[in-house]
Amino acid sequence: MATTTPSGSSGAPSSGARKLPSLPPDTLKNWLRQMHLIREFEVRCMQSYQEKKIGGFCHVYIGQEAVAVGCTHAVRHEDPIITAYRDHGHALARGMTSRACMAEMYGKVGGCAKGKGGSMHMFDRPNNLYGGHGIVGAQTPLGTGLAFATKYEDEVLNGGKNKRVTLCFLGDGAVNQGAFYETMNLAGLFDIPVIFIVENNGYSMGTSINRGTTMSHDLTIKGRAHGLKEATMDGMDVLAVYHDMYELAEWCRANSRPAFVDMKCYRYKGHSMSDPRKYRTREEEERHELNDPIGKFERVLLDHGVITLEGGDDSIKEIMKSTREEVRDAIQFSNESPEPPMSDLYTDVFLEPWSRFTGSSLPEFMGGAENACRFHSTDGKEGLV
Ligand SMILES: Cc1ncc(C[n+]2csc(CCOP(=O)(O)OP(=O)(O)O)c2C)c(N)n1
Ligand SMILES: [Mg+2]
Repeated sequence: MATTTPSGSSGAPSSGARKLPSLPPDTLKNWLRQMHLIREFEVRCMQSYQEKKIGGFCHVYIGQEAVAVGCTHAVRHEDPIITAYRDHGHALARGMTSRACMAEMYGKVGGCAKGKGGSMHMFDRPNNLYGGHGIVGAQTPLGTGLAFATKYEDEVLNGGKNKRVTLCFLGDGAVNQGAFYETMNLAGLFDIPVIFIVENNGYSMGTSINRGTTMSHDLTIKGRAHGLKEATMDGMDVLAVYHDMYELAEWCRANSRPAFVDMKCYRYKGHSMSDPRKYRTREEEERHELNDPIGKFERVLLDHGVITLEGGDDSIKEIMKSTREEVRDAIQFSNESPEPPMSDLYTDVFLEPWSRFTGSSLPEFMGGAENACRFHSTDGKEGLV
């Protein structure tokens, strides 16, 4: 975790740093704050998990903060975003409140999905975030569908005035899912403006990419095979991510074409909370921690006089203090937020209410049997649908 002493910077100017002057100081400070917020949020999630306040699965994003922050700010707010289960960082970067995100982790009513989705299902319709998906690769056809919908809406219904691009994040493990290849094929065929951002952290659970994936030294060839525009980016450098993604997204927007990004990054913690990380060495982890995206960004901002170490609102110390307070408040909110009532168990499942032909969503123990649709099975006995 970054401290008030910027750490992890190699001292070499990042590719993104060269373009720093074009960005307003408040924007840069906001990005740094968001990265600190995500890290603090994740550290407190790990603690809450150990305290059994959070149940189920929990995959933290520590080490990958530059990807969510850089990509999100490279596109417009109305551009849809969809991702996999390691989704807290994307949600916070997109503008979900820490309260809504943490309460969802806690399974409480105050959460973004009323506590019924949990860690892997951060949804935020007003902020155009469409999940949070637990099935590896499942979000890729969905993301392409979202992009198709924006294209249809724009070109057919609105006369081509509002071109949007969809950011579809996936892990390096998801690259090997069959659905992803079908999806890339259709996106290439139909000129769909979707960008597949492969957060290549080198591991799919305990399997290193070299063991599980062909052409692991250059994943972009997989996109190229389907005619997608390709790019490789440094996901440990928020400025590089922002600039490279901005350029790519504007190209996809203007040309209505899909793209594939091999986003090189590293996850500092285990796959999930129950991972002892026996498949890699501590030396390897420490080597990557020296390249910490937060420490590196702090170094650039200090060098350019955008922030100070301590003293005043623009100091690293103050930014970290305010993010700690924000997450503390989110935890208090989550502790106090009620559990979802049993009566909500079957709500928010389908858009349309169940009809005569699909039966009743209310099971018998909840008093729904009276309204249930009756049918006759082949053996002539009456039953409930
Ligand atoms: C279809 C499917 N197969 C297997 C799993 C079990 N599983 C959960 S996460 C995961 C690894 C995915 O790794 P990656 O895509 O690289 O994402 P990362 O965890 O590195 O962010 C696997 C195999 C699953 N959820 N869905
Ligand atoms: Mg991975």
